Amino acid sequence: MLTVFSTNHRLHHGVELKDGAIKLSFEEPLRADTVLDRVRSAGLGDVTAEHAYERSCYVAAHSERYVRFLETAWDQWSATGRSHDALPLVWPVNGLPSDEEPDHIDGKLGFFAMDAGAPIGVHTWHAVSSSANVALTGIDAVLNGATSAFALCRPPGHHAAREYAGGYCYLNNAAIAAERCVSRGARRVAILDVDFHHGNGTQDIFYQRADVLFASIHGDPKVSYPFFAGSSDELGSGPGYGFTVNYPMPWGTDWNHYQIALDSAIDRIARHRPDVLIVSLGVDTFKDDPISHFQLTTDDYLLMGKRIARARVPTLFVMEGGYMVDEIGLNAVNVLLGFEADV
Ligand code: OKP
Ligand code: ZN
Repeated sequence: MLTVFSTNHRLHHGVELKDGAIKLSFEEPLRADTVLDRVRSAGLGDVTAEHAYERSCYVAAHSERYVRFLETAWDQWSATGRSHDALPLVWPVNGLPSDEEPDHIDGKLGFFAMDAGAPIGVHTWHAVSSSANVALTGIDAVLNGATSAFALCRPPGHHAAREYAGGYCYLNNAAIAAERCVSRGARRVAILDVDFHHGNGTQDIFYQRADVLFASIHGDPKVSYPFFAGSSDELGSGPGYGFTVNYPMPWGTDWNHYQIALDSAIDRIARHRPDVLIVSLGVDTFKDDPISHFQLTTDDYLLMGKRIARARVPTLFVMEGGYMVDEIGLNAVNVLLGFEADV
């Protein structure tokens, strides 16, 4: 399996609120470099750099004004004399009267974010756009005939919606890849999100669409981030009704329970008869993940890959979360090895 990787991910390492204090983020450069090391030591296949893409590829999944904001936020922030990461401090929650984009950067930061989990530093846009290009390069390999590919994206993308960042995510790499499929002639696409956290951003982008099915298995939002999306009664709207499927699972979920949801999700995907499957591959479902609450083991990821392969659909794996850095490489690459073992 081909892996696509960009060294530009190292240009970004933000801060996050942890137990009420600002700390360096769990979403750290060592994550992607560790996965790459394991890709190489496992002999998964060739590793290639990302290609360049037009910004219109990003605007396929996001609004023009949101992409413009991401491109220019650092310059506007630093022009006001600040040199540390840009973070929002006020959000247009339900009930406030204005829904217009503010002029000042401090207003824009909240307008285009769901939380304070997506800080913007001087090189963040470079890393973020490269991460999207990694996904685009991977999906082009699949659309050109590869059975599968691995987009080793960092930063991740699945919390980023059409018009907002959040949860370490800026551009939605999986959604941008799905839109690339549609623009290159795919009639139906499926996205399977196995990250511990609900992919609220991907769900948002395709909520009203019947051509792109979104299925997600995740920690119940009653008790887990992102808290405000991911319940089983979110099914899509309008023509997209029935094309969003959520499997919220309790804390402590192990493989025995997880595989029941996975089988159901893959059955639904098979009925969609997609031309391409995109897997939002987070391995923060691991038992020792520092911010998550499932109980999957390193061996379980082999079984996950085998199960996904039985859908018999050309598949792009897109890296999302996973914060137990010691084992992130073994766990992520086990999904890919399991997939190949069954193809
Ligand atoms: C990203 B992915 C806000 C940060 C709160 C967010 C977890 C994001 C997980 N200050 N934690 O789905 O692995
Ligand atoms: Zn996650």
